[in-house]
Amino acid sequence: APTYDVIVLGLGGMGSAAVQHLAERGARVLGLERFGPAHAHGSSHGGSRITRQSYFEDPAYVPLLLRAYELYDRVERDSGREIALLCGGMMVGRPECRTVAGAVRSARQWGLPHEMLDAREIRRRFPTMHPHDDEVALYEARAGLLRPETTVAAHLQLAAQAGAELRFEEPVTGWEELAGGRGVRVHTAENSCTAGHLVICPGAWAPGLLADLGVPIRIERQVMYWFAPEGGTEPYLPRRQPVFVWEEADGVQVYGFPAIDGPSGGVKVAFFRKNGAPCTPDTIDRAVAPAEAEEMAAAMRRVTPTLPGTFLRAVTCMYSTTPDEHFVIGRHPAHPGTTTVACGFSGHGFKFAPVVGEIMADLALDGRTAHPIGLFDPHRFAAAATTEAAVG
Ligand code: PYC
Repeated sequence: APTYDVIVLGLGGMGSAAVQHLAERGARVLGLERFGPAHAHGSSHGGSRITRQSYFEDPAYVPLLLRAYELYDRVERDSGREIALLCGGMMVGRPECRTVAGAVRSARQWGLPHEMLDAREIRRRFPTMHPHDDEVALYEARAGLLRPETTVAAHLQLAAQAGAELRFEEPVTGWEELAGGRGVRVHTAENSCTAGHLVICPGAWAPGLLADLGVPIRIERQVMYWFAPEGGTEPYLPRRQPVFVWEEADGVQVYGFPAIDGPSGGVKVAFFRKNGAPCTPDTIDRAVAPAEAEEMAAAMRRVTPTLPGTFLRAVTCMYSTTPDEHFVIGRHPAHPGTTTVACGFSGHGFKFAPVVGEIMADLALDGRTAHPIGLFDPHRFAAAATTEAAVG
């Protein structure tokens, strides 16, 4: 019989949640990670991630967000760690832009508490922010930020407490199905081990680990920037400054956080766009050029004029972007009896980590989930390619 019920490959945001949920349900689970716990080489680092409920991307995400909020509360309580800071959040732009109109659509469809602010009210409540007269905001008091490294550490702590075996610095070199579809064998540099089921949460390693998935995932380089605001961080402290995603007239989105790292830690901002340089985890250029920081400063100067102040530092990370920017969650199309995948989070996945972990445990142990994951079907790209081929 296989040694484990389930092996989880990748212990970043999603994989760490998966090992936690699997272990808490009593499965014999092994988690394998190529780096150390809560590392900074993938897509779950940088000190903060936005969380929000009036989801402009699609209302179909909202029930998953509501569950993620419950699970984050539980992870905080059970681990004794502070993960979320619900300092409020704003989706800003012209009323008809995707960021605002999409957020309004989700808020109305799901009856989510929110306020609409016109430009004058934005300036009055949040003096750091300088909208044009024709810009508005959807304000959500329950939006805010999550600490990604603490989240991963908390998931791993709870997984270990529930009996999961976790191995770090052990990259997976390959895996195959056992004869008769009885499970999988996973190879690492030092070992090989077997399990009844494999859960793959590869992050930016998706193209290498999931070559036969049939999903065109593009790995892109992204940069997070920290600036010291002109005049000091006081107006940017969390009780005064919300998180925000701000869409400009040309469709470019910038986003930012309050100052959560004390007076010298600065304020984190970034572009939220899906045109980063194509890369792999091995080839990504980790250096950030002065011209990139200047481009960021110029974009911020328009919306929060005191923010560019002084450039402090920048850190790279990676998005794993799908063609429709929706996630990929489900049984592996080529190995449906033995393997479940969660990937392609397209730069907006972290806030879902605990509910993705719950879904992974559902799919691996029960073969189905009650959560609405139709939007994330791994088969959708193959179906699109077949239709295109038939039409073309
Ligand atoms: O998921 O809210 C988000 C987000 C904003 C910028 C990048 N991701």
